[in-house]
Amino acid sequence: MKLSFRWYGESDPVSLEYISQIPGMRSIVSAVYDVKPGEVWPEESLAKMKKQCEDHGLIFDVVESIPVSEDIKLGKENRDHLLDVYCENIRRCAKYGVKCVTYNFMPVFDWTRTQLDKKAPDGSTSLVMYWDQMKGLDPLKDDINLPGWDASYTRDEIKRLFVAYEELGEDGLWENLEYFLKKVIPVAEECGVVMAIHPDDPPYPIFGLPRIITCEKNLDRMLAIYDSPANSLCLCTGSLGCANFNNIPAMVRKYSAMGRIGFMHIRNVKIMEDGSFEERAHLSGCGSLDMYEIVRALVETGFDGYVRPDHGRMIWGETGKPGYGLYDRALGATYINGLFEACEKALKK
Ligand code: DNO
Repeated sequence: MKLSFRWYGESDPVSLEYISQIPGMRSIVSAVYDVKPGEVWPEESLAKMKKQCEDHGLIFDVVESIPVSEDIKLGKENRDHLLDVYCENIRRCAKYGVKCVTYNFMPVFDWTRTQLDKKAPDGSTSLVMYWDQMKGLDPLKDDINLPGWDASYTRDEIKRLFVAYEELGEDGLWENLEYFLKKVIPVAEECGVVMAIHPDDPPYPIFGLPRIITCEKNLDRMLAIYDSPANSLCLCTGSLGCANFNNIPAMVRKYSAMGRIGFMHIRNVKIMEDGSFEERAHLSGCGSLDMYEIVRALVETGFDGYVRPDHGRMIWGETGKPGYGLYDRALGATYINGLFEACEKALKK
């Protein structure tokens, strides 16, 4: 496996120097953040990112994400133009050494949480989603402003998008995903890039918005649309794993054996009785997921893709981007290293 760490560029309070000091750290996961979705990424930005990483002994070879415009997901008339831009961005990333590009196909919003700094008894804080805080909210009536949601939408824009997705429904979203894949994957194949789709987080509809990258049946369907290693998964254990219907070690084993996991996001969640969930420390004992079984599944199937510790808690007084501080993600990285070493050695015996 190739150990990687997400870095938000120069504005990230976590420095490349600190990241490079984490044992075994190899790759940087980043993106061009100052360009709107639907626009071409300047080559200078990619060249600069590559150089900055190399100056710290790191490789910039994973992009997270090239965002997919709503008009592509909605199948609007201008989607061909937007898809040309998308493909051009893949080519440009490849030119500067990128081997894996993460994206998602979630309508309107990426992940959904109700609080980003829930305090645990030990004083650490983490992201949580509690159903009692979600219930009763209606995006068409209320001014919903959940933490982490894109604040650049006006209330009217959000309403229009909700209505458009309601009309589109799951079937329409599948059709538009198919259209996207059939344009984009051949380009990725040509330039040696693996496209890794991130699952919906959480993996079920939110406020009636359709969500399709959610469970084994749907992952099978997505991979079958374009049967190529360039059409792969970013298997996020925490996103798929906050629903009891997903058996994460079994899914990891299956898709890794098929050679269809490009990128692993490894983190732990605790599922509560009512289906709410809390992000927890990476250790198996701290949440609902068995991290040892997940890593064993990867090792026994010969996984050689990218892995990153995912969201960490805020600990030791650190402040910064929720989920993306240095300390707890670094602890996660060393734990992941330990699990891989143990599983690899056990396999050789
Ligand atoms: C959360 C991340 C996601 C992911 C996107 C990929 O912290 O894992 O935001 O980057 O869904 O497009």
